[in-house]
Amino acid sequence: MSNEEKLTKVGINWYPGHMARTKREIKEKLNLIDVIYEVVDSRMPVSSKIKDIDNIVKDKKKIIIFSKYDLCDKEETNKFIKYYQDMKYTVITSELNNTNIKKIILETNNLMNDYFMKQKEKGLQRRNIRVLVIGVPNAGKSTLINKIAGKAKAGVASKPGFTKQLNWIKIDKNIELLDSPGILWPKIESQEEAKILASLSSIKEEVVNSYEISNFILRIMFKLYKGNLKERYDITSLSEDLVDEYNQIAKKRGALKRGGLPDYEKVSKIIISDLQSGKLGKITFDRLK
Ligand SMILES: Nc1nc2c(ncn2[C@@H]2O[C@H](COP(=O)(O)OP(=O)(O)OP(=O)(O)O)[C@@H](O)[C@H]2O)c(=O)[nH]1
Ligand SMILES: [Mg+2]
Repeated sequence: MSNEEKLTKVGINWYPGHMARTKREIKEKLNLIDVIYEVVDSRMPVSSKIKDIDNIVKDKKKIIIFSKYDLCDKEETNKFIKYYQDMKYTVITSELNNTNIKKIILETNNLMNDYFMKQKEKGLQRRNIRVLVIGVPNAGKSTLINKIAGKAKAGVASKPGFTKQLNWIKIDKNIELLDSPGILWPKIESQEEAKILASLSSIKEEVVNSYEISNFILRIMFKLYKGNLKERYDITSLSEDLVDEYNQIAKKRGALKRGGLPDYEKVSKIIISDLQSGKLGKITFDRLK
């Protein structure tokens, strides 16, 4: 099986197996939920988006959280933010050390205002708003939950759910957040998207070939962020097979085997980790069409 085929298989294989179960679990939880926080990775707002989300969450209110905003190319990512805002979605950015939790809470209340007004007209008591965080693997769901929960400094309450105990964290006087997120797999629509996801670590390394990812990173960086590639690796052009470039990075970074031969496996790992840790600069791989 070629690497190309392996990547295609990721999209096809993962989807039915894991997805069928998690989708079912999320559907069960959904009956208890009023608002969804959908987390997307700011570096790939489309590739990390669950395309069929609205079929899954149906009529739930939604806030889109752009996570890892500190790692992205803001100029490009802001185009996506505007795109979603124009579609009347509430969008909030989140960084490792800077998440506007107050705004998240305010917007959550705003989304439910009309509903509670109607309830009041019917003479019904106001109840707590219940929130679920969802997103693809590695999107930053747990980080967000921890931040919101930490900020709220609230205890954890357990309530019987459908099939198991669900833990609700009180994040505001009338908002409760489910402490376990819904993990979904995005429907992969192209090879390019699969590779973007893989390079930014939403597809586990065991499933895809690491050279396929590091080669892709060099190529897309050369296409979109040439300057960063020059700055980090002193690379100003790319050869067809990328061997020269691997040799150069090996030398520059001391990724050598005994006897001084380049250690290509190590170079591949260096490229992937440099990208993911932001050492190749602030990047956004998706482009608004
Ligand atoms: N720089 C930066 N890193 C982040 C941010 N949010 C999350 N991360 C990092 O991204 C990685 C994944 O974050 P998690 O919160 O575990 O993601 P998750 O969606 O819960 O992942 P799964 O549980 O595997 O589905 C971790 O290494 C986080 O530290 C952010 O806003 N900025
Ligand atoms: Mg998690």
